[in-house]
Amino acid sequence: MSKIAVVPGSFDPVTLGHLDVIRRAAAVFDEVHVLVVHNPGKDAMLPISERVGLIQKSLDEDPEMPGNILVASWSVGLLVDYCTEVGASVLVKGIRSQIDVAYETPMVLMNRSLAGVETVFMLPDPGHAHVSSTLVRQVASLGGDVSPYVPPAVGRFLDKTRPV
Ligand code: COD
Repeated sequence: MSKIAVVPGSFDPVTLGHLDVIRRAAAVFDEVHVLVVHNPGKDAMLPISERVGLIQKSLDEDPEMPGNILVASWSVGLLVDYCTEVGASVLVKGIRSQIDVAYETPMVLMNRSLAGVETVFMLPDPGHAHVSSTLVRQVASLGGDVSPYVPPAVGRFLDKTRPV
């Protein structure tokens, strides 16, 4: 039976750190679903449909990205409900530091308890370990160059929407 993994996140916007983790997950699992989920703890910059579009464009433009990845969004209930609906047994979370481990651990245990869904932690290339969507939004809003941290599709989008 094929093993489906879900890589969830706000992806507001998707960064090179996210893509690094997605690529690693796609090398390990048969099928990977990148799932855009609203995080009520964060003020969103982009609508969910825009985030989905930017992830899809970034995957399409990356020649090294495997073909076993699909992009979706979920806004009607628990993350594990999506996993049950598509037959996914594993979540993949990117870990940059001990802070991420501390943040993710209660969710790992809750998702296992709710639906028997396990979580795999993956570390990105250390060159991406300081990258977060929050900092990308901040640097972009202050006029800084975010091109080293985001895929070209996101760079173009942020340039286009930059206030003049
Ligand atoms: N390198 C590697 N990994 C990274 C990087 C990077 N540079 N940047 C981010 N990541 C990882 C994050 O650690 C996270 O694992 C993932 O990528 C997504 O990050 P973000 O910032 O886009 O998304 P978050 O952290 O806002 O997303 C949080 C979720 C929506 C995934 C979270 O809130 C969640 O799991 N919600 C589930 C709701 C639910 O069902 N709750 C009840 C049971 S727990």
